[in-house]
Amino acid sequence: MNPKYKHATVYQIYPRSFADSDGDGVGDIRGIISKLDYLAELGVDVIWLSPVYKSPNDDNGYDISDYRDIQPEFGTMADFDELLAEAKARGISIIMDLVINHTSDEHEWFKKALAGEEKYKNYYIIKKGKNGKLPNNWGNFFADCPWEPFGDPKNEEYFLHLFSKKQPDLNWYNPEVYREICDIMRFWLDKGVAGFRCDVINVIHKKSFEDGKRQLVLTGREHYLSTDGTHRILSSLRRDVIDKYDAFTVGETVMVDIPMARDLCDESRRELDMVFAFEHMECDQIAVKWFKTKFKPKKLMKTLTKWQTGLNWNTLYFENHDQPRSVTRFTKGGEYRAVGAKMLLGLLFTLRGTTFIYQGEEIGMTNGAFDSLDEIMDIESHNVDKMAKSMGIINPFRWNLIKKTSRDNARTPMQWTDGEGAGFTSGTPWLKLHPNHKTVNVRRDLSNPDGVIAFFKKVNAYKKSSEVLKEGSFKELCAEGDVYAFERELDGERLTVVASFSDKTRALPEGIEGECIISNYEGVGEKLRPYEFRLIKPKLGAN
Ligand code: TEU
Repeated sequence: MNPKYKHATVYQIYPRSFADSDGDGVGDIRGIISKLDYLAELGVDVIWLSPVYKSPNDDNGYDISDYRDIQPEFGTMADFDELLAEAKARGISIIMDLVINHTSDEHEWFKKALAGEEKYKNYYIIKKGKNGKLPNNWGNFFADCPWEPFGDPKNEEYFLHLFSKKQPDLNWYNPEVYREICDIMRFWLDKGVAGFRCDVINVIHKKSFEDGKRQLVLTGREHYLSTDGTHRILSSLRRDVIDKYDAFTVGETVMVDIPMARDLCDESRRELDMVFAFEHMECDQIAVKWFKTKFKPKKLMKTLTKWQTGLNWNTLYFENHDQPRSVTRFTKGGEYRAVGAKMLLGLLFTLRGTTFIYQGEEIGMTNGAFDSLDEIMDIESHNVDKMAKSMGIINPFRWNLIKKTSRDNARTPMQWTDGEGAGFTSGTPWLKLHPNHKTVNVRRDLSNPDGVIAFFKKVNAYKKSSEVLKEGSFKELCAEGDVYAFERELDGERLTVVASFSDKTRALPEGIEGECIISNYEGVGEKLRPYEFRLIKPKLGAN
């Protein structure tokens, strides 16, 4: 693992929704530049920038039509270079989103493939149909069919797209594809980016195109999840590119289990520095992410413990641009919104691993306030609606499902002020602003010495100063009911963390005593107050 980034505080920016400098309602690079002082003040070390490359925007930039150019609505390459330099001047590195499972169908490679150039046809996965049917029975991540006719339908050829039909999957059997992607990575690393967050990186290589075992979702996944081929590609990319720049990589690894995660970031295999696992994000769903159920704290706590003890180094995250907001999912919100947001942040800075924060999490932003599907832009949500409709699910139910799970919940514009446009834009925002920006916004939170940001800064600074939090071991002390407690220990020095997921008062787990160093409440009571978080220095000899 690259030690330079192991203890970094990483902040994810979803450029479309972060800050709009020119009033077109869409966030942009100059907007990000204007907020760098704020990020430096938070104690952010690394920015993970969601895609800013040229894109027709079918999936908000995750469909790239030119890997070496900037999306015009985000600005220019000169703006990007300035962002990099200005960030660097504040001691902040930038990692890019590397989307290499697929390109846009508007990428010149795909256009040339469609025009019949064999060389480029071989960049994608194009297969003949089987007896008038699709090439196989696989599923698709966006509730769609993963095969789309390629060119003239009478040829009965189809291209594979595990995501939207405007995101054709690349053919990683082709060494030309490997060379092209290496060059693209070098292009950005030469500019001075610190590394990459690698989008759906554990599905890039498909080991066969046979029919898959029938599953509720993603039939066929056994043919492409963390294959040997993917391992080989990752170690080659590391050797040929990443290591030459002392860069850093974090893989987004869907449906990954602990053994797979261990292999993907095993030091001796030299593939990725770390991975994003998803299991803890599944603690409020039934079978698939679109069916949410009541949040069970115990399931979350047990899953956190399982990964803390099963994998040597974790990424710590509760939010990103694909997940509903954590304060809405894991707390009752309302009067407990701020205290709950602090408790969740407390965990993100005291569990063992690298902390990743998503924009707005530092003020406890909530799920969007959408009234109907018309207000939702996310392609996934629209596909889910179509699928549910075809299954005969009637509308109030369909909307109820989407309202809770839509990725747009995390994509509402960043709430900077209580003014019109929330300080995000002077124009009309591309996605509905949450009306609670009147009270939940950066300016107001910053002016409050007990604000969520103040807590964020405190716990972030503490982690940076504490070898125990950075390197210490993890031991679960309690994961009963809705109270989580664990110990971090290094060379005999210990810290204890207690976090309540309850909106009621709870007893402190037995045997936990000592000096409370950080808490999300005034003073220390005998019992835990709703969503209370405590970082405790145990009494010598206790525990
Ligand atoms: O996401 C991959 C992924 O599997 C999910 O998190 C995804 O959001 C979807 O909900 C699956 O059901 C990554 C990106 O983070 C996401 O924004 C992109 O849409 C996707 O890859 C395709 O590039």
